[in-house]
Amino acid sequence: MCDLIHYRVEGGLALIGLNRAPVNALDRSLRVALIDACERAAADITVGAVVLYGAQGLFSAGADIKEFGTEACFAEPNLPGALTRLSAIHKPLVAAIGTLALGGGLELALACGYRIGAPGARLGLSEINLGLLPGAGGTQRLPRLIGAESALNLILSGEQIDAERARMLGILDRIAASAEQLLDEARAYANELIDSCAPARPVEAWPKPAEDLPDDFLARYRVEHEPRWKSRLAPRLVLCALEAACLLPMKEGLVRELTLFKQAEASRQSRALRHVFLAEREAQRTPSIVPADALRKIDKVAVIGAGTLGGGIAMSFADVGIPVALMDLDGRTLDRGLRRVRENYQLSVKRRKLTAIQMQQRMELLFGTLDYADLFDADLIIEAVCEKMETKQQVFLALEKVCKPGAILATNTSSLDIAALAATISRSQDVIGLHFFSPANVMRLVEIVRCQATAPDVVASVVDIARRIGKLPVISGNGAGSIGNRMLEPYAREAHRLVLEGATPVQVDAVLTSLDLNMGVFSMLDLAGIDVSFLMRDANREAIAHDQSYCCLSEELYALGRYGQKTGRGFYLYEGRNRTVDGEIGTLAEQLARELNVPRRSIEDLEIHDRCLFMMINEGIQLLDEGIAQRASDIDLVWINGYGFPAHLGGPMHYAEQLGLDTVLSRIHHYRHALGEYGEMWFRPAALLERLVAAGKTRIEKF
Ligand code: 3H9
Repeated sequence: MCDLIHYRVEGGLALIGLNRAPVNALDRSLRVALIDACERAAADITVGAVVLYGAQGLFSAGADIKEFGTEACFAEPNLPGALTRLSAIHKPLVAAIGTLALGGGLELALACGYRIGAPGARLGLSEINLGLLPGAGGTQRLPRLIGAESALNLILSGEQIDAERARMLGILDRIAASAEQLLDEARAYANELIDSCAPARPVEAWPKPAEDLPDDFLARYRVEHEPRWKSRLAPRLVLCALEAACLLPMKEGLVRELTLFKQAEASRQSRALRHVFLAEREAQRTPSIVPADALRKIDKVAVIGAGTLGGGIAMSFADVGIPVALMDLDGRTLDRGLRRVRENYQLSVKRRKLTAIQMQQRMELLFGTLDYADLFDADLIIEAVCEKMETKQQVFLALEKVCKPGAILATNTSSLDIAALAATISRSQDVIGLHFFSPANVMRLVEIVRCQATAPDVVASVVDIARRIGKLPVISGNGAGSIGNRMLEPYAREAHRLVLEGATPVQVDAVLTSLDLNMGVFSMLDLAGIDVSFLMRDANREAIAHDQSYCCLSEELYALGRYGQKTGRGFYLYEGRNRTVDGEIGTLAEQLARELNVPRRSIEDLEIHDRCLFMMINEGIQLLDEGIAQRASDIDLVWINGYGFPAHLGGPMHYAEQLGLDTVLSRIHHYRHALGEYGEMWFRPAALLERLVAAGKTRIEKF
């Protein structure tokens, strides 16, 4: 037997261990080895039952994602076929699930007649996160086992459930006393089955799940949930597969499932989501700058600035048990900040996401202070004060005096030059950018901005702590706006200019949300605060002084005190979170256009799409060329996780590749000519984009 499978027969049982590191992904080689082993056990008359387990504890993370889009994915024996062969074996098969059974891994367990799990096991059908549906029997076997509604919820959420919930649902028959005892208890279970002459019990033999469901169940489910799916294909295909499970015999249902799976697998959306999956893993691969044992110890954290962002950052640390001081020079702001944190936790308790005890534990880790001197023993200090260079410099000067040697001094700036800030003090090697997104306790993205002077162990330690608090760290070089906000600039600039030229904020936002972006530019600016973007622009005045029309509509709103949602008026009118159109914006835009001699006309949706997105994409390519971004896929992660770009479009760089780099370049050229002086001024293709297109490249990469 090959290394991929551990095979032994002991006391009438065949023990088959899957052994393909790191996650037992079921690629063709493992499928061949698995089927051989199971059919060998089936043919062995000394074997009464089979136990399948993960040789390293983890059962299986499913089909091999790297096989998708290649012939190997459906090469014989393909996963659905292999599992059908397994379920035809006439001896009891027991799946012993260690840490994890996901996707095809859980489908493998479902093809076995009996399942036992370790107490810490997590189970799920996570295909939906890759734009897929379970394609190896999951949509047919699971509803027969646990009912159509529960199966649908599990498949559509892609949620990983724990062993106890899996047992209650009927997925697991038993839970072992401990992970260490899993294999022994699986053996005992298999022996009981032999002793009681238990049948193989494949789900195939079970009735269709539809009997106790109302006739219109699936139709109603669709009506209720479809708006949330936006333009995603996979949830709709899941529903079709469930319909097949309810209506067709197992054999026909499996055929239908495979057809639907192939459709999903070949779709652009799934390709994009697979790209995102691999991009996230790639982003973890920071050049190994320092060995793990040389990381700076981070056991205590301090956050300066008790505003919404500072409070959210503090919560992120308290959430994972790290003590954190929240400091503000203003007593009332500090009280308000601490109160807001408590209210956030109370809400979680109310929603049953947290117990009252957990809330208490987290609050006890938070310590409010008005005094810099209290930060003397913090290992990492993050400033989150207002976006003004002088204010941040003062904070850093104060920190230099009190912080212990080796403490990391991080700034949450989203637009300022961090090297200039670091130069204010004598320990610039300890300074780094740590850009959280609001609400910081919820948003996954953290941009880590390293400067030339930043010590390598500071970068590595900050990446490590970001992972420890469950964030997705993406490294950026130092430059105004890092990756995300630098790309936001041309995106917002074009949106503003289009309104001057004759579009409306509603039209611009509608074009963007029709692509499934979470919100349009103007709703986003209203949410983030027009005063905040004003301050960011203000720090960068010189660079934009040559264009009088540059975001002048926002400047006007700022002057009128219309800061967005928080003042009830920005680009839209607000009552609470309810947004309505404000006719005054059109009048303001007309007036400004007249003053600036900007001709007004009706604007096509395509122009809005191209100008906003292609200018943003162009900036991303420029960032790659400048070395601010390490990889195109990092840029995609920033925009998906920080700016609501739809993951099923794969992020702006992937989207550009799908549209064709030559198309993007030619549209930029088109507007450069069509928009006269304005086009000449702003529509300059990134040199890297031109080089890539000239060389016939279809992927965005350093070149
Ligand atoms: C499916 O099953 C379809 C079927 O229904 C039908 C088929 C016909 N394949 O995330 P990590 C690699 S669709 C290949 O860093 P963690 C991963 O790339 C599949 N490789 O660790 C990484 O490699 P590297 C449904 C995989 O502990 C390494 O393993 N299954 C796969 O944070 C470690 O991963 C899923 O959607 C895979 N399936 O998280 C599960 N999974 O070191 C997707 C992982 O070279 N996987 N790798 O970068 C996950 O959710 C997480 O990776 C997991 C581990 C929870 C397993």
